[in-house]
Formats: sequence, structure tokens, C-alpha cells
Amino acid sequence: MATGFVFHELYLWHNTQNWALVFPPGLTVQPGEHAENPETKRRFKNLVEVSGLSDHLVAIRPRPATETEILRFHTAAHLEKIRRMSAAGGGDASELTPFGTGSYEIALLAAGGTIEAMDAVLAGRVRNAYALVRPPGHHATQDVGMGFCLFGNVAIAILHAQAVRGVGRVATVDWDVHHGNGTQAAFYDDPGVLTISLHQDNLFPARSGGLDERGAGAGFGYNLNIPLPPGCGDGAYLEAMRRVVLPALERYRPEVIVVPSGFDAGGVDPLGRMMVSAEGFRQMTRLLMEAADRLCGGRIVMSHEGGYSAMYAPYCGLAVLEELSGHRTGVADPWGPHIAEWGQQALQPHQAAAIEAAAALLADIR
Ligand code: 3YP
Ligand code: ZN
Repeated sequence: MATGFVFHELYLWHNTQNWALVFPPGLTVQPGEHAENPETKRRFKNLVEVSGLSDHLVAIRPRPATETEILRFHTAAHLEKIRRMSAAGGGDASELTPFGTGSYEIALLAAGGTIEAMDAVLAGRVRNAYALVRPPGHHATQDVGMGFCLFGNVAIAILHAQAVRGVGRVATVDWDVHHGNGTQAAFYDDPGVLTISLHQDNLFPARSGGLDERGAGAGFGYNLNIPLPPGCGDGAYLEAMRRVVLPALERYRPEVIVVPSGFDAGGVDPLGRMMVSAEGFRQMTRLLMEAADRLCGGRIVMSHEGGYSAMYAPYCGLAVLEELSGHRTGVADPWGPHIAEWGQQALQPHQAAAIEAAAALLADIR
């Protein structure tokens, strides 16, 4: 069965201003290009077309999320604030989250695009789906936009699936190099959603994403962080998948798996210090697909998050989409042979120890 692909040109018109990578310009910070600019996503979309893969995908048309849908996660004050600021020319949503005119409407379209990907998978129109959206969502909490995120796209799509489509258990596997704190917060006391985040230890947000954040009340055990030391390559990531993520999914038995998908763990990303290759992302996708085949009819929904190497993120994305759709384009990853040769690409002892520490928490998932 087919793979759905959500995209809209307006996603590329979300304006993150002339910030210097992640900092606001000033008299001692030269204005430049914001890290979360349209280029990585534009080039991903372009590679999907030039490679011919788009001919093998089912285009899913995004629509704006409704107020009701946004308010399942966010406060009315947050929604109003983003609406008002966007109409007035933009600003900073709170912490390092610049946006411009129209970003409110585009953020609604990003949340709505993720909802449409979810609906297409749940209705069986496609087996799995990838929503290539901007702005991203996994850092946004109920009352704050942060870390380039305005609305929690994945959290909103899951709440929609549960409220409107009768879905029960959902699992998220966030492989963005930063901690998925917003998705974690959305379901922290809820055993109905297992939230898993693999990320570089204490990178962003500060002091967030530790092993000790395990969920609260009835949700205890159903939030699983896998903080990894900088320098992890395919070996460590695949070990974390096999040793922690897959057993967690087997124990939890979700009805659908949702992936906040960032490519900033890629080997040449400016905002992460990991060494994952496109082949690594391909194999992580394969492992998730095998788990989804066993557990939930293959249902996987991915929604795009970070990834700031304009040159490399597209190859990581193409590998994921090739695997999801079962169609190989034959396009070679220019970095692949190089990253494969880098030192410590295979699992290192200190990485294995970090992974074992997370594996020790599996017993509380039932
Ligand atoms: C937010 C400010 C500094 C690092 C940046 C991370 C954004 C991201 O890619 N989150 O997944
Ligand atoms: Zn990130």
C-alpha cells in the first residue's frame, strides 16, 4: 500500500527573519540567515521530485487546523498571541522563535497537514505518511512557542486521532537531535500516549530530556528519554532502536506510531553533534516499519521537525521516504561513503552504557 506525502508551498513562506543562525541580530551580531530557513525543506522537496520518488507517493493536501483542534493542546491565550503578533508583522513567540506576517496561518497549515497525514493513515488510504511541514512543532508547549516551533503539530494530530477517530494507544519516536519536550509535556500524565525521544544529552532545551523525566501519575513509565552523548553515529542510534525503542513499542502495543522527524542528528548538521548518515535514518525507518507491521498494520505517521544542513538533510529525508514507500530511486548519497568511514561510527562502550541506562526503564511500560 502507498505512502502519503504532505507538502504546501506556503510552508516555505514562513519567515524566520534575518537572524544570525539562532540569535537575533544587533549591533554586534551581524544579521544573516536563520537556521530554520526554507532551504533545507525546499531542497528535500526538490530531491523527492528530481529523484522521481514523488511519482510513487500519494500527495496529501494540507488544510489549516481549526481552532478546536489547536485548543486540544494549546491555551487560548497562546493561540491568540500568535494570531495577533503574526497579523502585526511578527516577532518572537518567546524563546528563539522568530516569525513574520502570515506565520499564524502557515502554522495552522503545518498542524493541519500533520492531521491530514494522520487521517490518511487511519482511514487506510495510505499505509504510512510523511508531512514535510514548517514551522516545526515538538518544542511548543501548551502556552508557549519555543525552539522555532509555534504549535505542537504532532501532539495536535494525536489528540485529534484520539478525540475524533477513536484511536487508543499512540507511541511517538522522536529522532530529532533535540529533546521533544513539547510532545513529552502534552502527554506527561497520560498513559494513552507513550512518548520516546532520542536526543543529544542536554542540548536543547537546557536541562530538559533527562532519564529521570518518566511521566507523572497514571502516565508514569510512559515517557522515555534516551539522552545520548555527542558523537553517536549509526551504530549507537541503531543500538538504541534495537535495545530500547523496539522493546518499548513491543511492550506498549500502539495502534499507530508517530515520528517527529528531524535530520539534525545527521553527520554534518550545524546544530547537532551526531554522525548519523542517510543510511542510518533508512535503517531506523526499516526497524520502525517492521515493528509497525507486527503491532499496528504498518501505520506510521512522520512529521518534519529540525535538520539544518541544506545539502545533507534532503538525502536523509529521501532515504526515509524510499524506505517508507519501498521504492529505491538509485540516487546516491554523496556523504554516505565518507560518514561511514568516520572514526567511532560504530557503537562505542560509553554509548552502549548510556543506552543500557535507558533500557533499564522499560519494565514500567505495560
Ligand atoms: C533552538 C535554539 C537553539 C537550538 C534550536 C533547536 C531547534 C531544533 O531543531 N529543535 O528540534
Ligand atoms: Zn532539532
